Amino acid sequence: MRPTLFTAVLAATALGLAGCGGDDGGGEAATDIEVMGEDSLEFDPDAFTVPAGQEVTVTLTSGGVEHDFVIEDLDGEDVEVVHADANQTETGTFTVDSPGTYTVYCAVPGHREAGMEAVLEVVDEG
Ligand SMILES: [Cu+2]
Repeated sequence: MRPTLFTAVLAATALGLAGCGGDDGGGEAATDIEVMGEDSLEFDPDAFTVPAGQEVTVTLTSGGVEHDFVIEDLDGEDVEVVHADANQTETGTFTVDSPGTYTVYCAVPGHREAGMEAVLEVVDEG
């Protein structure tokens, strides 16, 4: 019976997390992004949807390796939103006025080359 009980606890935990969020993906635009920089040189999650014209806060937590959250070609330049050293959590903010699809990458040498990118969708909420 233990597996059944364990499953029930997991389900309840998942429901609890979903209930207090409003930031749990699903393509809905959020002004808060929480992202993990994994030791495997990946962003988790690796896709974000934010509203145009509103300030967005990014909370980046690095694992055992430092990481950056850089938006590529934002009005012609790459913008470093936040950098987190190993085992640190840091926050930064950005605002994108033009809706569209942007690329996020990590500027730590070798990381982007290893595939450390994410997709940032900026949507017009009217
Ligand atoms: Cu990185």
